Formats: sequence, structure tokens, C-alpha cells
Amino acid sequence: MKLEGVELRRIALPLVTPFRTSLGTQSERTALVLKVVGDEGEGWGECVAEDEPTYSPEYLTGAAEVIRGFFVPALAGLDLNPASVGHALRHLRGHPMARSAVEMAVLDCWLRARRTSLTDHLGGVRPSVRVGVSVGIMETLDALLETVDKHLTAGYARIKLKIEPGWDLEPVRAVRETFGADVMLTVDANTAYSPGDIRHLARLDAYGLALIEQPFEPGDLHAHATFAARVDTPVCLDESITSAADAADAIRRGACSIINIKPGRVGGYLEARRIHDVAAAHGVPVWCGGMLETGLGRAGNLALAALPGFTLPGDISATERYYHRDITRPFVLDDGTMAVPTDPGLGVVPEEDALEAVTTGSEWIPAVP
Ligand code: SMG
Ligand code: MG
Repeated sequence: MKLEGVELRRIALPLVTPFRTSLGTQSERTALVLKVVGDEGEGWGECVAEDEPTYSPEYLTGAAEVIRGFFVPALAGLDLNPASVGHALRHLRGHPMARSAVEMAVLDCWLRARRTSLTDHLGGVRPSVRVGVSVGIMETLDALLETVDKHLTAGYARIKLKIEPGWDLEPVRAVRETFGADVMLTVDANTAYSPGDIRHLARLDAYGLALIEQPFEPGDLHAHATFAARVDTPVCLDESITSAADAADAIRRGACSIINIKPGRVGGYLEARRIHDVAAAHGVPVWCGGMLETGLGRAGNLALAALPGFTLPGDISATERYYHRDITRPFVLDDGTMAVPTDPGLGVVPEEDALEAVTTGSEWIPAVP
């Protein structure tokens, strides 16, 4: 497949409710939506970088710049397929979220032309996957309990609580005491703690959590390993893992016993699968993380989460938890699970009027080296 060019859009989707984490509060999701146009048809991708470089060093304007200035030119004139796209971008360092968006759109286009679904291409083995929901930091415990109640009533298979210093033991205790021992409960600190907090965080062992996600700085595997040796609760890494090599290293050093895999964070669905394979070889369970994706990323993440090693429920919630109207058809929860799309490629496309309504800027990038 030969690339003709890429339509790059910036979108802004209002969130149903603001989402607060230790990194800040979001009330809308801005993202880049890419449409690649090639001689075999079209394909869609999404860049999950945020406006500011808080979750990771990437940010939306920078991602657009690197796609326009380096990634699209590097693909011009090549015969593109799933193997060659990664190879063609190999000499360009970093920018995994921008890279992932480009790879996703090329994969979607290539798979559509071959009438193959992304999940079949990746090796998915399940028609539907169990999913959870990520609950932000709230003003009050009452507001938290009300939100958790709503999600459990909806049928989510797991509740993840965002934590930060000052909002950790109490909310976890309140949720555990209110909803009982059977609820699968996890916490995610988004790097808000330092090694000096290890004693404090170890008190979370009292609440039967399924995992504690990314308490410390991304580069501090030593702190995670020290903590993991100290607590009974499994330690899960998110921000620290940006490649299969990182995953192997973190596992070897005892820094985690579970991995959150996000295609955007690791440079695409193909590297995500490699992390899955490395983890599986070490007997480490993985689950699919979320970046408040649009329906495009949600479809891709469901395809990925159907792989055999994804044994824990992912942060892939129903559309209504995020958006009043998404750019694709809505995804719905069915008894704690969501169906994996089976149509070719991602299995969904943006609805033109919905995409138009949330577009805040658009450009055409011709594929010239
Ligand atoms: O997509 O449901 C979702 C969001 C899940 O909590 C979520 N994501 O660190 O895992 C994480 C966060 C990152 C996004 S908020 C900065
Ligand atoms: Mg996380």
C-alpha cells in the first residue's frame, strides 16, 4: 500500500463529568484524529497525547508537529504494511503517542483492504472482554461512594480509584467497607508518591486490592521494586513501561508483577502485542489501560484486550461514561463485558457529522519525502 497523504484533525470532546487525577483535572478530551489516504483506501488513527506534557512528555501540538514534519515524510513512497511501517520510523526516536497514531491508521487501512479485523491480526482469542472503570478523585467520600455505586450497578467488573497523598487510605477503606470484599478494587497514583511514602502506602495491604498502579516516578524502578518486596498487594506499572524492553527489565528487577498496556504509551498496537508476549513468557498478567480514547481507540483497545494474556479487566469503559456523543457509534456495557469489533480494521469509522462537530482544526499533509 502506498500513502497519498494524511488528514490531521484536532478535536475537542466535552467529558460527561470532569476527571481528576493526581496530575490535574480534565473536563474535555482533546485529541488528534488521523485519516490516512492511500492507493488501497483509507484508515483511521487517534493520538492520545494530552494538551500538556503531564502524563507523559508528549503533548498534542508537539505530536502534530512530529507527525507532519517527520513521520508522514518518512512513509512517503514506501510499500506500507504492518512490518514496514515500524521499520520506516525506526530511525526517529521517541514520540510513542504520535507514532502509535500513524501506525494505527496505516494498520486500519491495510487491514480493511484485506478484509481482516485488527483483533484477528493481533491474535485475539475472545469475542468480548471484561472491563472496569477508572474513578477520579472526588471532593467528598459521599460523592465517591455514589459514583462507585452507579458503576457497580451498571455491572463493571472492576473499580479503579485514583489516589494521591491525602486521598488514599480513607477512600479505599470507605469503598471496601461499603461495597464488600467481593468487589475487584485497584488504585492508581499516576506517580504522585515518593519512596519516603512506602510505609504509608504499605497500609493499603489491609484492603485486599487487586493491584497498586504506578505509585512512583516513571524512571524509578528501584522504588517500585523496594515497594513490591515490602507489600503483599501486586504492583502494576503504567507510565514506566514504554516498550517490550522496558517490560522485560522491570519484570527482571522485580519492579512489577502486573503490567498496564496502553498502545499510545508504547508506540502502537504491535509493540503492545510484544509487551503482552514478554509478560506472558514471564507469567505476568496484563490489562489494557485507557487514555479517555474516542471510539477509534476504544475499538482498537478492545481488539488488543482480546489477546490471551489480558486476564484482568481493562480501563475500557462504555462510551456513556466519557461522552454524550462520541465520534463513532457508542460502545455499550453488557454484563461487565464489551464486545470486540469484528469488522475489518478497527471495525468502526467516525460518523462524519459527529467528527465535524468536534473538529477545532484540520490540515492535509501530502506524503512527500
Ligand atoms: O480511559 O478510562 C479511561 C481512563 C483510564 O485512569 C485512566 N487513565 O494512568 O491509567 C491512567 C489514566 C491516564 C489518563 S488520565 C491522565
Ligand atoms: Mg495509570
